[in-house]
Amino acid sequence: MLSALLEERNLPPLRPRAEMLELLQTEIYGRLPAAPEAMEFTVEPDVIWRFCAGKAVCDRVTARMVVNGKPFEFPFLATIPTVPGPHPFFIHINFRPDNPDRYMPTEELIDAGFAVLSFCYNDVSSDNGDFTDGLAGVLFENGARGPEDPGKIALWAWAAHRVMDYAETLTDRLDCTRSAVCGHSRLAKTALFTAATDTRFAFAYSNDSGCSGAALARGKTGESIRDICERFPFWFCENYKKYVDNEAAMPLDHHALLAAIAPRCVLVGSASEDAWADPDSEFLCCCAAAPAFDGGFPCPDRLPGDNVAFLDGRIGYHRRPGLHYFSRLDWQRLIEFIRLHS
Ligand code: GTR
Repeated sequence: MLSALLEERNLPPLRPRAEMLELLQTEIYGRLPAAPEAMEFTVEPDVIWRFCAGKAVCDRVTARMVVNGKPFEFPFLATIPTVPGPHPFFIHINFRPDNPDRYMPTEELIDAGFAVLSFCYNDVSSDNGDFTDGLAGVLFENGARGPEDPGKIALWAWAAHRVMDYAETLTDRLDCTRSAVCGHSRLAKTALFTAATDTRFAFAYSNDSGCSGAALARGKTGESIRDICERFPFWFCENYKKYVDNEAAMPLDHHALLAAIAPRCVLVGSASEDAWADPDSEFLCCCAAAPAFDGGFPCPDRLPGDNVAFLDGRIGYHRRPGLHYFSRLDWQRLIEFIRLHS
């Protein structure tokens, strides 16, 4: 039954990873900027030593760098268990700088044995069509973009790579072989692109990423490329507009985004009432990407119910009841997935 549903989508075949990365950049997200010419990290002196009842230390870090010959900096938080490591960790791309945050239950993550490094996407580049501020401002002359220049998702992903650069300097406290990048909604699209373009991430988690994230574009219900390009064209490269009402012309579909993460692990999360994201198109995307992952995607041969978790394969999928939100159950299943595959 699933194979019949997939056939209806008429998907282009998966390609070698290098080709998929090229198309993901030139057709959807834009080219990832080069790594900084120089960079240093400063742990600010206002460290919170007794965070989460003393179970963690929270460092406020500033990444200062030279990009395109110009200075750029952004802050992030590193909340790391006090007990000796190295610890598995999340790089959480968040909507707010708060810690904890409604999308980030820090104490529960610490209790589960994880560190969490988090940053607010607005501190990297604003979530709008202005390409003159933040990271965009140092990359583009007068804010003008060419057809393959990065959209905001690629800029936020680039910042997540910088946070990983920092994690790599803390080998006694953080275990990069158990690193996961995660985010919700537009920042789940970002998390997938982050891991697709940087093999240092062992895991990626997409929470309710939907259109232009983990959902197939072909045959998708709810939000379409037209909808997203009308409201958020700046998330993508200019080329992406070619596919408004023209999904069939795309030389790839979003199973390529998931497959570009293989052979590393990726978990896709949906919410049953998130029709705008289209949970079934996210699930079918996992099915279509599965051949790229060792062992494929173990799931029954039918569309899932409202509360399911298929965590046994290196590509996993879960769906929980309820609305568009990064909830506790999403985190719990992500932790279970990482434990199963570490
Ligand atoms: C919606 C958008 C989605 C999703 C979401 C979000 O309005 O259309 O693609 O990313 O925003 O990021 O909250």
